[in-house]
Amino acid sequence: GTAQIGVTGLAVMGSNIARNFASHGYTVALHNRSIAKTDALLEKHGDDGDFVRTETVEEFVGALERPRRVLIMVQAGAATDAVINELADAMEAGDIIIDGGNALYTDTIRREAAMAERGLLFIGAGISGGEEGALNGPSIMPGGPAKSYESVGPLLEAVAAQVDGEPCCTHIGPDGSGHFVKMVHNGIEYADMQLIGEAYDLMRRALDLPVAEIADVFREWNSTELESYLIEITAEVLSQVDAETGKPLVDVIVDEAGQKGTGRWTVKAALDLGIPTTGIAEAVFARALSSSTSQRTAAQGLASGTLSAAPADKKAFVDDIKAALYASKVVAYAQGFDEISAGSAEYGWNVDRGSLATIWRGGCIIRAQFLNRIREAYATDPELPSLLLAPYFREAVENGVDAWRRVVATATTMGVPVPAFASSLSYYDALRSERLPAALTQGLRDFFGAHTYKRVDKPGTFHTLWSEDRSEVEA
Ligand code: NBP
Repeated sequence: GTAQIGVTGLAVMGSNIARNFASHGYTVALHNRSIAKTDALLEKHGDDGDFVRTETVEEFVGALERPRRVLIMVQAGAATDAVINELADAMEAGDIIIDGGNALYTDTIRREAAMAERGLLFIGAGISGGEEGALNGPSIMPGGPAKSYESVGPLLEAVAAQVDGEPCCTHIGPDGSGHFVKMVHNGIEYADMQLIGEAYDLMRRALDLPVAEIADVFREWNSTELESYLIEITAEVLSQVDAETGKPLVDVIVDEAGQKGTGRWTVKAALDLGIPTTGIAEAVFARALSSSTSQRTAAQGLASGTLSAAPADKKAFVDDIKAALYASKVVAYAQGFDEISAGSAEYGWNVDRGSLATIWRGGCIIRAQFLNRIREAYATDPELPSLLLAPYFREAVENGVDAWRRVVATATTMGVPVPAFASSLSYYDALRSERLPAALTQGLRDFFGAHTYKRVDKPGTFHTLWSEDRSEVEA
């Protein structure tokens, strides 16, 4: 065979990434379960580069130079397993399979082990950036055997987004590490979007600003430290006017947020790892609440008990919202990176958080100025215990904390829901507290379950004989 890479699964993502490889000078073997998609791609873009049309898996595998490199871009789950098994039967020891779909990292761990047994190298690569990114440069998070990266790394780095001359692609670590960090990336994306939604809602409901003016605020914020793809497209979406009704499009869109599962996975994994990713969790729950249609309908008219009027100085409150958004965003990223550290430790991945921030600067949905700061934070201190403690972020949050409190207080007294702003602020307050009521929790646990406690003044484990003379015994 002569093709340097094969792509199987030629729906939007697969065909765009195949075109991306071809436009970088690679010969690309094309395969799809049904030939129609392959032919549609060749008909439209066949002249863009060197493609090899194949119909069967055997033909596809035969079209590749050795070691063979195949990128799978099919539906996650059972379809991916089916395709992997078909490919593995046709491939030989030393060949490389890359799963570029949104696989659950535990599936990737299982698949990598199964392929290793057959002498095949398996890479689970998280790919972010949607259709547009796949075509023009996504952020790629490959996890798998280091040996496989030597062979596929140069190709993936060539087609990835480039920022300041650096590719948005790096070897993340072994087996499921790439899909794990992609999962957390998506979780952070959920939190970012929820925070943007709360900022928008406050401008609307607390300040009564017209949608077009709110769009301008986001446009302005996009030239500050908040500069990011999501803030940029928020301005775009809010500027869109519905052709049929003449209303802002956002007002004719049904307010029930969908989800495909990566946010939920992030929170489930965080629960298992014992990491408080409250920002991401609030975002996932906020989507769920928005879609609880019958409950929401039944709850219309519940008393609000509004305690305060709108802030008098609208301009000042918009600035406060900006500070609250930024501080809450720092919390969400700090928590996401904590989850990555915990996952990395649990599975022995050795993920380098600084290089992760580096490859999220371009191509992906959460790309932002902000990530340069995270990269610097980890470059200065690779062992940083929390992003909130990096000098830059610490100062930014401390400068904004009064505004953050005003926003949460005003939202609360006016009855505007801000779950992510509020819980991020509580997280910050809990983290910096010298003492937490967890001491009382321990006392209660010891009372009803003899779960024991530790003392602040001496080592050891203790139990109080609550039902006897209440004396303390060493447990
Ligand atoms: P889809 O997720 O819609 O998958 C469609 C592709 O899967 C088609 O090529 C289809 O073949 C193939 N397929 C299915 Br379905 N079942 C199959 C089976 N049993 N055997 C072989 N092929 C099968 O495509 P997509 O939206 O391009 O996404 C591809 C992957 O990339 C997914 O894992 C997705 O989660 C991930 N992803 C998507 C985005 C995005 O923005 N859309 C971003 C990042 C990652 P057919 O043509 O014969 O039906």
